[in-house]
Amino acid sequence: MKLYYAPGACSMAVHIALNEVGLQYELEKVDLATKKTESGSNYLEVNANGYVPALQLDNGENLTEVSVLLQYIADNNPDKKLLPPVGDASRYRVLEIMNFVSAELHKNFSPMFNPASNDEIKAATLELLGKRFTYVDKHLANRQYLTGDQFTIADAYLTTVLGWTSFLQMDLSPWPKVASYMGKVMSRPSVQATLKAEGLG
Ligand SMILES: N[C@@H](CCC(=O)N[C@@H](CS)C(=O)NCC(=O)O)C(=O)O
Repeated sequence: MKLYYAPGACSMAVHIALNEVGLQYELEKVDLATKKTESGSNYLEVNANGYVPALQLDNGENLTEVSVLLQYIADNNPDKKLLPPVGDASRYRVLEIMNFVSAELHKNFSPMFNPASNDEIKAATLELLGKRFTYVDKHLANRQYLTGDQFTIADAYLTTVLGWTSFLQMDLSPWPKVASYMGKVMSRPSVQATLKAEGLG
């Protein structure tokens, strides 16, 4: 398998999941501005949408979309318990919170990285993100990870999104559970290995 990624981007969630399961994989960095990969190929031929991540499977097919890649990795490595199997009702709790991370956190960060966003847009974005973090903070009040004692693919995704709060120098003190969760997940060997491989550790 080969993961197409950009350092620190949402592709990091997939990178963390690959390290959690301990699979062999290759990495290929993508320049999101030029849409060229580090080996010189045209990334638009891998993902016509031009965004990372994409995962080249062992049969040569490319699969895209963070949440789908995370499910692919988890379902193909069930012993790692990154996602409960079909038939286990708790699977939908992991998918529920993972969808929240994708739609309500990941995508609501986008204006913070858009050079076209003015201060007013950024202030409104931070206000909305604050509401979402308040939800996560309450959610984590009685849980070690997003759905209990087990680190899942939803946690791999949230870990990645929380990394952006450091990059943006966001103060997490209004959300102490989120802050302590972040300290815990960032110290996981899979996360440390990912940061190092992406040149961020
Ligand atoms: N719906 C996509 C969104 C992926 C996405 O937002 N990727 C960002 C990095 S976090 C990106 O590559 N942006 C550059 C671009 O869209 O040109 C997914 O879930 O994989």
